Amino acid sequence: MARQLSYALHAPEPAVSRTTAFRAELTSPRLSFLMEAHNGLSAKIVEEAGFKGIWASGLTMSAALGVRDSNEASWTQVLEVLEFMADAATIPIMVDGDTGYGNFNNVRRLVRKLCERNIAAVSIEDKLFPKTNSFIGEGQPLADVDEFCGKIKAGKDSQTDDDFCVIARVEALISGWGLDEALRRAEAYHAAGADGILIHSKQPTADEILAFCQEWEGRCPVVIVPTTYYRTPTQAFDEAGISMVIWANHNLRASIKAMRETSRRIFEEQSLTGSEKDIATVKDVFGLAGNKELAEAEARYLTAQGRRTGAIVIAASRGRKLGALTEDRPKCMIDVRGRPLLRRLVEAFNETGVNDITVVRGYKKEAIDLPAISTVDNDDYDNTGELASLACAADKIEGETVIAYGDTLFRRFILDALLEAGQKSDSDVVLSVDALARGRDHKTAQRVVDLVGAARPFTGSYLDGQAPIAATKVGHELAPEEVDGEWIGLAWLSAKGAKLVRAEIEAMRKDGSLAEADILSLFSRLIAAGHKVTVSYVAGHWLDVDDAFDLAQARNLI
Ligand code: SPV
Ligand code: MG
Repeated sequence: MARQLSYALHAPEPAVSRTTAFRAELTSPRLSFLMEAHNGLSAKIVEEAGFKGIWASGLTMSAALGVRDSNEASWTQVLEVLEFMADAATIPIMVDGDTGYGNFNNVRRLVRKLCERNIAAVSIEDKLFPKTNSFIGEGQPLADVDEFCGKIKAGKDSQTDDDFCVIARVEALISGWGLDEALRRAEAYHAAGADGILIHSKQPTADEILAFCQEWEGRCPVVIVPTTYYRTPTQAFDEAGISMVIWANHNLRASIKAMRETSRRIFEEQSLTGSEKDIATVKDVFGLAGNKELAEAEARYLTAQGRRTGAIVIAASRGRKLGALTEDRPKCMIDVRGRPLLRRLVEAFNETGVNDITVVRGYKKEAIDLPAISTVDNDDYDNTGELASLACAADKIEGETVIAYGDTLFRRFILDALLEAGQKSDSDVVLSVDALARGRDHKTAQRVVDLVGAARPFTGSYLDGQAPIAATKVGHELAPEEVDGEWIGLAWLSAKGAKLVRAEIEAMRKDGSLAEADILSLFSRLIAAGHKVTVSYVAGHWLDVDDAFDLAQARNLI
């Protein structure tokens, strides 16, 4: 099961420090696994998969930077990569420290810096600087044993965290010196203070590794990298008393194959269609990047003006009463003095700083072709109501959100007043309500009217709007004396209100009432559940376009 992680600017520090957690894994009697990562993203993916530790591979960090595994990336460049990885994940990281980037003195500085960057362990190998990858060539020269022991001691003496681990990597088997030399070196490094021995091999079978383990008899923890002897069952490592297995380069190799295939395909097909289903969604990218946490932080820290406010515009219906005018387009795309209604609505939003606009399309959806909006579709628009359309955009109801009908026109100050009313109050939902409809009898209306009753009527006083006014009742059939105004099809949701609306939509989906419901029944349920639904009064200066008369009015309004 992939773990769901919520990343802050830095992933939150776990209760047990990473060094302590790593040491516990290294010294526990059970086999532990480190999975390769080479940047912040892959570190997150390793943690998400459930691994308890990360191998920051020299080979793959270099390759991801586009350079060779020959110390071409400087040690401080590696440190930069490690910092991103440690910020991105919460699990311990063991870094491949190559030969220590120089002599004992370089190792001292390296270890101090790794401790500062919250890295749990380093492995250093007994070869010469600049190193060459163990799988390249034969008989690579090895470091002098005493000199290498000095590096280990220098590393151990420099750590600023008691649980930081220095792992000594023995390359004697790789270089063809055989088991005795490997054991002699391992013994010396252990005596110099290494917390574990990484015994490396490039054989296709684990024979020499298992022979080493047999002779070693668990004098200190053993770490292996079974890249070439991958066929050996993991259980054999466990039985040999090995402490830790490193899956050393498999995320990088997997991504090379995927990226190569995707690039080739898009190049050849000059289209994205074929690849889309085989690649992660952009939403997945945002999820891994932790955008949700940022939206929550914005709600906490940004001033109202700086906060992102999204908008959902419900524009799925045809508008039958407009006859031939809506034959080839939905009513939101009807021209009103040179610009479609919806375009005017989008402009009003943009001018007020609401730029993240999602339009729910349905009837003649291809006619909604405005720039700078995103769209979702209610393809069942003919058999479903407004709320079902809103539900199609449920994913976008996140953080502060304005909901609007796509056929509404209003003066800019109405939207300004709504946003201000929301951002200055602790309301979950604020409805723009036209007080001129006060006392209206729905039976005399020619159309369905969204009626609203409130705790106080509109007074027009200078002080009106200073304190939030609760909406107490909404519906199409309120008694005239209950009516304080008409909802104009514009509502503001706080971040909490957005969550409540999503939850209510889900509840209505479950109880079967979603498909036919209108938006008002959503507000009605929120009021009934005791949530803070309030009104922002306006007095005219808006209209919704239902028929030819409305359209004529709309042309006059502009
Ligand atoms: C690495 O992953 O960089 C290693 C392991 O050092 S190996 O490539 O096998 O040398
Ligand atoms: Mg390496």
